[in-house]
Amino acid sequence: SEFNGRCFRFFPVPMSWASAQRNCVSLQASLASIHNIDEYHEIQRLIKASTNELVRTWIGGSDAQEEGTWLWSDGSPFHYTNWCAGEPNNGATDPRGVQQCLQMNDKPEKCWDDLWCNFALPFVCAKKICPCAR
Ligand SMILES: [Ca+2]
Repeated sequence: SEFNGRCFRFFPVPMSWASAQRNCVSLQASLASIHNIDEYHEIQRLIKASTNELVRTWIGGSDAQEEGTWLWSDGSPFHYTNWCAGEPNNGATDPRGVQQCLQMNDKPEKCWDDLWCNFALPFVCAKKICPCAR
């Protein structure tokens, strides 16, 4: 779907955050960054159109470079957030280790959570639409 000058595509195949990002890059795209509630709702609409529900999905946020410093994998500024209450919690004391990748549609509120990056989730890629290529 085209929205705000970008093209978004939902991939229902679950994989790790890094594999998802690599797949997006292979399409000259990146895992989706989200900059306002309208973009969030548009991506939710896309997911619901494909799966009939708001499944948990990887988007491009991670704090793997520096704990607590959230970045988008497409390099855009990280301003808008939709964290669930108590998140990001970095996994708290869970023995499975730290949580450094951003899943959306978590909990009944369909909000954001940091999760273990090796979890397998479907994902959304986003690509800038270049006017010169149209
Ligand atoms: Ca978490």
